Amino acid sequence: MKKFFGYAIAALMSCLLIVACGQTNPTTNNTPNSPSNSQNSIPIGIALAQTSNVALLGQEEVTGAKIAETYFNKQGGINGTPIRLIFQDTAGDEQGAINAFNTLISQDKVVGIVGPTLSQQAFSADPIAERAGVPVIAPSNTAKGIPQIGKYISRVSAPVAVVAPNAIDAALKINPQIKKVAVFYAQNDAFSKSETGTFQETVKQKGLELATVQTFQTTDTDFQSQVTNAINIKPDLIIISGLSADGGNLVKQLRELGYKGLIIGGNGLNTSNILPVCKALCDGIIIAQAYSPELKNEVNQAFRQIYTEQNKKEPPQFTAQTFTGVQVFVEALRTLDKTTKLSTLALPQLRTQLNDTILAGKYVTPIGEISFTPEGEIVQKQFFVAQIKMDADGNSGKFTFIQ
Ligand code: 1QQ
Repeated sequence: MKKFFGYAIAALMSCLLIVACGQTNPTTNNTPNSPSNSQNSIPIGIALAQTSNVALLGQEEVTGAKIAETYFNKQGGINGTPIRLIFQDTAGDEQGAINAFNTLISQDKVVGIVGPTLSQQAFSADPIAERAGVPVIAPSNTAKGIPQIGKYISRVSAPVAVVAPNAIDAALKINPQIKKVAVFYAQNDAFSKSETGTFQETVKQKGLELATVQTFQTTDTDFQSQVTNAINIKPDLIIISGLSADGGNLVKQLRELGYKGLIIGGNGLNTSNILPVCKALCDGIIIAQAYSPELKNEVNQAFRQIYTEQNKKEPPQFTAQTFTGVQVFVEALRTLDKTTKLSTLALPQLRTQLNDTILAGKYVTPIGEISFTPEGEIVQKQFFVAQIKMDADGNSGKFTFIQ
C-alpha cells in the first residue's frame, strides 16, 4: 500500500517534470540524474564554476545554493514538495557553461537554472536557455547587458553601474586628496571590461584624472610591465577590474614594486579566496558590496547564522546572492503552485509561467528586499563598501564594512 502510494505520487509529479506524462513509467525509466529518478521533488539547476581558477568565486556560490536547499526544504519546500538542486560544473570558460546548461535543460529537465558564475560565460550560455524557454537567474553576472539577453534571463546580482561607483566614493572619503587614478582591467573578460567602463566614467565624473589605463589577461601571472607603467605616473588611487587569482597577484606585485596608495578591487576580487594570493599585501583593498551580513531581516539572520556556524566567518556576497537566486525560484514556485497546481503543468508551460511569476514577485532576501524590472534587472535598495583588514600574521584577514 505504501509502495503504491509512493508510485502514485511519483507518477503525478512526473507530469510536472516530463513533457508527455503518459510516456513515463517511474518503475522502469530510472536513469541516473533524470527527474524520474526522484519523482517527488522539483529539480532546479545550479550551473556554477566548481573547478578551474574561477572556482575561487564559484565555491562560495555553491555554498549559498546548498544552504538554501536545506533551509527551504525544512520549511516544506514548494507547498510540501521538496526542491532538489542539480549541480553541473561549468568550470571557468564558455564551453563549460554551455555544456552545463544543455545537460540541465535536456537531460536533467530542470524547471530553471541559477548560474553561471561569470558574465563572460552568461553571454554564451544564456541564449541556450532563452531559446529553450528556461528561466535563468544570474547569481553573479554584473556586466552591462545580461538581462537584455532575453526574456527568460534575470539577475539577483546588481550591475556594475550601480555597485562599483560606491567604492570610489569610499576611497575619496578615506583620502580626499586623490587626484591621479590608474586603472587596470582584464581585457579577455566581459565583466572586467564592463566594470572598468563604469570605473573610468566615475573617475571622470568626479573630476579626477584618469592618468593611465593598463590591460592584462585573467590568465596572467606577471604584471611587472603594467605595474611599472602605472607607478611611473605616481597615482593616488589604483582601480582593478579582473578576477580573483589575477587580481590578487596584481595587488601583490603593485605593493612589492612600491605602490603605497589606495587600491580598489572590483567584484572579481570580492572573495576571501584572494587572501592566500596577496596575503599581508591584501591589506586595505576597498571593494564595493551588494550584501552586508548586518542586513536586518529574518531570512538574512537565519542565513547568516547557518553560514557562520558552518564556516566560522561572516557570509560573503557571492554566497548570499546565490542563496537569493534559489530563494527567488522557491518563492515563485510556491506562488505559481497556489494558482495552478504545478503537477498539472507540462514542463514547457511550467518554465514559462515560472518565469512570469519570478518577474512579477517581490522578495525579502539576505540581500534585502528585491524585485525585478520587466526586463529581469534586479531592483535592490542598499549597497555597501568593505575594506580588507589582514591580521598581523598576514595569513588571515576579513572584510570590514566601512560604508
Ligand atoms: C561577472 C562578475 C564576476 C566577478 C562574478 C564572479 O561579476 O562575471 O559578472
